[in-house]
Amino acid sequence: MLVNLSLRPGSLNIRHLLSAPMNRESIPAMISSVLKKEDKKFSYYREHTHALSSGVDPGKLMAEVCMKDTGCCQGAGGSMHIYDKQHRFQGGWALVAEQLPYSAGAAKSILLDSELGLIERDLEDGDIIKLDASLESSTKEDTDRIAVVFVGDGGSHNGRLPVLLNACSKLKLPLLIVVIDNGRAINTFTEDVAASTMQFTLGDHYGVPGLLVDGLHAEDVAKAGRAVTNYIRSGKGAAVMQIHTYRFMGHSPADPEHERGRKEEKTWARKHYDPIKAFEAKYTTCGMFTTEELKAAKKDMQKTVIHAMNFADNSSEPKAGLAKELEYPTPPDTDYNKIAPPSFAETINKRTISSEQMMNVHSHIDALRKKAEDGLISIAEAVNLAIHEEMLRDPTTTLQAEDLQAGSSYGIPGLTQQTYGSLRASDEIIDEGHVIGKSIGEAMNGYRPIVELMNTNFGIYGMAEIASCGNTYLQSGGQFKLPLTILGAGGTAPDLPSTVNLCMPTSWACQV
Ligand SMILES: Cc1ncc(C[n+]2csc(CCOP(=O)(O)OP(=O)(O)O)c2C)c(N)n1
Repeated sequence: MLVNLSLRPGSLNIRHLLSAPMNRESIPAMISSVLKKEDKKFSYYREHTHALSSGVDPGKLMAEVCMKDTGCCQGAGGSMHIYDKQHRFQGGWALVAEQLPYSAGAAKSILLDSELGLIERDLEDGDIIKLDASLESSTKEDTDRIAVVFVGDGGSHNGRLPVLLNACSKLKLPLLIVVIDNGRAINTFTEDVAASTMQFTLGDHYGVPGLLVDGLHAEDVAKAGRAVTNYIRSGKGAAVMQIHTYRFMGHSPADPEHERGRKEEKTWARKHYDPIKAFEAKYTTCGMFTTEELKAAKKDMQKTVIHAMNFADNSSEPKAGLAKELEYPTPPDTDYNKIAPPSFAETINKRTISSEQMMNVHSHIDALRKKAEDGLISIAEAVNLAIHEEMLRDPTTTLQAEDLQAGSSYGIPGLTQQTYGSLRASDEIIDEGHVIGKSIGEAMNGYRPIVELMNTNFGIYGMAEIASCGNTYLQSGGQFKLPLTILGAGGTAPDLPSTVNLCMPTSWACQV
C-alpha cells in the first residue's frame, strides 16, 4: 500500500470537478489536476471525460463523437476511438483491456528516450518529433514523464493485466494503472464472476504497489493521484490505483438496466454516492465558494457544452475518399532504402554502442554480406542482416522476441541484444499479444519496433493487437502511423525456415 498522501494547496478546484459530469465520476478531476500534457494517456471506450480533462478541445471531441470532419480524428474514429496526439491522448480503445499492453509500450518509450538521450518536441501541426536531448535545453516535463492507463474493473480481470504488471516490475515502467471500479461489467456484478474484487492487491506478486480509493470525494481521489504519480515520477516504477465509483446511467443508452437490485441501489447512490453533490455540499458549507459562484461556473460549463454541440452540428461529414487516403501512411511502392536516417543516428549510435560492440556487429554484417554475394545466405540470415542494417541506420528501431538473447529458433534476432542492449532488443515473455501490444505503444511514441514471432502461427495469441496495428492509422485520422513490423518463420524445415512471413501494420502482408 502507498501512504503519505499530500495535496498541493489549490491543486483541485471547482472546474476540475465540473469537467466530469458525464460519468458523475471524480476521476477526470484527478486527471486534470495531476497529469501533464507530456504524460501518455490510454483509456478505453468510456474515454470522453478522460480526453476532455487531458486537454482535448471540447468542440473537436464532440465533433469526433458525432463522426464529423472537424473531429480530432477527422471523423474516422468516433465515440470509442478518441485520439489527440498533441495532448498525448492515445485512445479510446473499444476492445475491453486491449489498451493495457499498449500503455506498457508507451511507458517503455519514456525509458528508451532516456537511455538513448532523446527528447520529444511538439511541432506546430500537432505532430511530435524526437531530437537529440544533448542539443536541447530540457525541462522537468522532459524528465519526469509517466504513462497512465484506465481500465474498468471488468477489464481488469482480463489476463492482460497480470502480464502488464510483470512488465511493469521487470522494466520499472513509469506507469499508473487506474482501475475504475463501478462493481460491474455491463450488468454482471464483479463478485459473480471474479474470485477477488481487490484489484489493487494484484501487483503484490510482482512488487507493484496499489492503493484503494473511495471515488466519492474528488479531493481524496486527487490527493491519492498526486501521491501515486509523485511516486511513479520519482523513478520507483509503476503503481495501481483502484477507484470505487458508481455508474448512475446504464452501461449505454441501450441498456435496460435489468441487473438485480438496480432500482434500490440507484436510490441509495443518488442520496449517498454522488461525487458532484458531495463536492458542492462540502465546499459551499466550508465557504470555499458560494452558491452563486457555483451557479456561474455551471453556466460557464453549459456554454462550453452548447458551443461544442453547435460546432459538431455545423460541421460536415468526413470527406469522401478519407478511408482511401488513410489506407497507407506511406505509399505501398515506397523504397525504404531511400529513406534518410534521422539526424541523430550517428551521435546516438556512438553514445550507446561501444567500439567493441560496433566492431563485432560490423564483422558479423560483413560475413553475412559476403554470404549474400556468394549466393549462400539463408532467408533467416538475410532477415538478421536487414534487422542489423536497420537498427544501425535508425536507433529508434527496436526488436522484441522470445528467446532473443540466444538468437531465437532461427537466428533471426542474433547478436542484437549483445549490440544494442536489452531495452532496444528485448527478450520477451511468451505472450504474443502482450509483445505485439507493447510494440504498438512504442510505435505510437516515436519508435519503429520489429516483433519476431519465432513461428508465425504463434501470432494467433495476438490477433486483437494485430487487428489494431491495421486499424489505428485510419481510426486516429492519420495521427498514429504505427511503423511496426511483425515477422515470423513459416514452414516446417528443421534447421532453417523455408519461408518468413512479414506483416506490416497497414494491412499488407507478404511471404518471402
Ligand atoms: C474483448 C471484448 N469483449 C466484450 C466486449 C463487450 N463489452 C463492452 S463493455 C463490457 C463491460 C466492461 O466492463 P468494465 O471493464 O468494468 O468497464 P465499464 O464499462 O464498467 O466502465 C463488455 C463485456 C468488448 N467490448 N470487448
